[in-house]
Amino acid sequence: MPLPVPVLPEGVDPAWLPPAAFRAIGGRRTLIRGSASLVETVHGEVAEACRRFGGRVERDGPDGGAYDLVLALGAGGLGDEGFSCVREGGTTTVTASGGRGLLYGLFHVVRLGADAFRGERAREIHRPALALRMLDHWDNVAVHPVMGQVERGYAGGSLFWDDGRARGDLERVRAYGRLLAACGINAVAVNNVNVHATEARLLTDRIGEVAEIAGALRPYGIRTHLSVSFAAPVVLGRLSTADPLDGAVRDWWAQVTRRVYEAIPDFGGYVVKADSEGQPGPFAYGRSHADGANLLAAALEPFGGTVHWRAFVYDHHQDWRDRTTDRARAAHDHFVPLDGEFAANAVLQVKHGPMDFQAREPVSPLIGAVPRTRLAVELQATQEYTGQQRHVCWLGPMWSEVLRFRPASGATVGETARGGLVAVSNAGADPFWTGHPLAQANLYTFGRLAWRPDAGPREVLGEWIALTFPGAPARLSEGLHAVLDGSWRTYEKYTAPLGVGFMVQPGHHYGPSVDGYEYSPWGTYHFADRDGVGVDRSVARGTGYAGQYGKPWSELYESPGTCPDELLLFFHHVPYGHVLKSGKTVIQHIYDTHFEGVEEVAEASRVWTGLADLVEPGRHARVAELYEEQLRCAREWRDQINSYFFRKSGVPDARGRRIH
Ligand code: BDP
Repeated sequence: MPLPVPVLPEGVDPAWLPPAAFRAIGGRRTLIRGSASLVETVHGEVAEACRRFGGRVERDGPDGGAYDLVLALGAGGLGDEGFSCVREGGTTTVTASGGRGLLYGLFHVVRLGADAFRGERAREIHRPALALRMLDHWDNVAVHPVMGQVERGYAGGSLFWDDGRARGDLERVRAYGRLLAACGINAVAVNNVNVHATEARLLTDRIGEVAEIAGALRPYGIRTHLSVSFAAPVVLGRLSTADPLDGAVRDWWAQVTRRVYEAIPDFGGYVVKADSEGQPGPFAYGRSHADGANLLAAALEPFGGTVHWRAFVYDHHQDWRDRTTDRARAAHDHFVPLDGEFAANAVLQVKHGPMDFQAREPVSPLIGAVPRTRLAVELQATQEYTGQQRHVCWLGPMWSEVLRFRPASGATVGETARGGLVAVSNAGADPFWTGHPLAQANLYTFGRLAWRPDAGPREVLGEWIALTFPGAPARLSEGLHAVLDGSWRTYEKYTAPLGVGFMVQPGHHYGPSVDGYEYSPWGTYHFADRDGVGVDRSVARGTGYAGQYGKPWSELYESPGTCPDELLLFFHHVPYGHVLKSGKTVIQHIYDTHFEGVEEVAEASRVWTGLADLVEPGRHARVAELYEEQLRCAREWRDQINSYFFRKSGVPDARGRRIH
């Protein structure tokens, strides 16, 4: 039986899978061969396209030229997720070894559109570069008094949870799985890494709710993972300890995990935030993070599960007066000594930068420094520090730079992430899935980069545009490129300068506050005074962070003369008159970029206004309204940053513009 395509509730945007995206598949004669549950999903998709656009779909008939499209489970050797695609003698044939591969092959044909059925196509083999392509939802089950239903969520409520319980109607979750499969994502963690009391119970007496969500995601090849508390044996199991080397603790995890697999046989595994921002962890027992991770890895191992152990471990009670402590150093300091000690099914999940998802950070020096550890790289689609989905900030170019970066080990970050690529999801109960309709592009781009980390981000954006706006006239796709392509750099221009980061309002992290975190224990400083600005992370004079990189990066970052401009204030404290490689002084760069950033937002907003006749009114209006807020906020950033540095430095703008 073909599995029906999920029906979206009234008013929910079909995102990059509007019915018209399947027009090229409808109206044809398609043959589907093979049996596996995901083949039924493929069948359902094609049947739906035929229902809308005409055409016929048959099962398991003979091969032959009479078909326009053949989707067949067949030859081995392509892995569970790979597929091949060829067009010969008027037939386009997709072959896969497993159901997931066939589903990805179908979506490949959808992306190709009419081109899939033109002329001849040489056989191409497609396989994901990374086996795990995962979204972490920071969704709370119960509404948290400070963080709400979704921590750092800017897209309405949770897709999974509503005020303390799992949503009853899971049709939207199925539709979410479909969207994710269409960009190659294959795993989802369904609850917040900060595990509060209600979420903790998902592991035990509330596992049935997780099983229901898993059931809704499964038809699209998505495995479900769960964030768990390291203190679960104490909190849920009433043991007196959560010590990872204690026999009773090990037994407790083994039993609980067995029950998880009884409920969810294809369960993916656990995600753990331990000894981080108040979450419990192995340090309380004098044990290492390898001991902690291996405890859970051992419980998951008999069932093929994986523990994702986050490397976001740092002291959030630092003394700002002590310039030798440096939060940026923490992950490398903690985890490099443990290289080689992690179990084979323990994955160390590392944020892409050493701090916390700022608009500009260097690549974390931990990536490439633990060759005997399986490592996953974590990105943040939700845009906590990059405009919170009120600003257009397409992160494709930033993520691509990170993935193509070559640590001293020689391999790129994308090649080093053997444990997978993870993003903090930006999707929620909003009718557009993401709070900003254009932020859908971030979700799509993440999935495609996880499949192929060396893909060109602009090309991926082109795919998103073509799928989301099928048949878009050139003026629309050019307009969308114009507002999205450079939006990350624009955002960078009007916010914290030259890699120094933060300067955001404390707590919610939206909008400027130059000194908001300057005298706080969180370790997020800029050290501006009347003479200069920036954090000295050199080995010679500073915190020594630059020395955590291998060559050539350690040498390049060590000196202000060789450090790339965009990271200068991350690595160095320099006078305002310091001349950048661009030829400008730091202070003039700050003024110029902040004026430019605002102008670029105003220009993007004008471009968007000019697209009104080509975009559905609801979507157009939402984006237009958000541009008003982005422009207001960008001006606020410009004025605060420029006047702050004008007053500190006393240096006027060389171009004589008014600074408040
Ligand atoms: C920070 C967020 C915080 C998260 C934390 C994390 O501000 O809400 O809990 O990261 O990654 O970016 O655990």
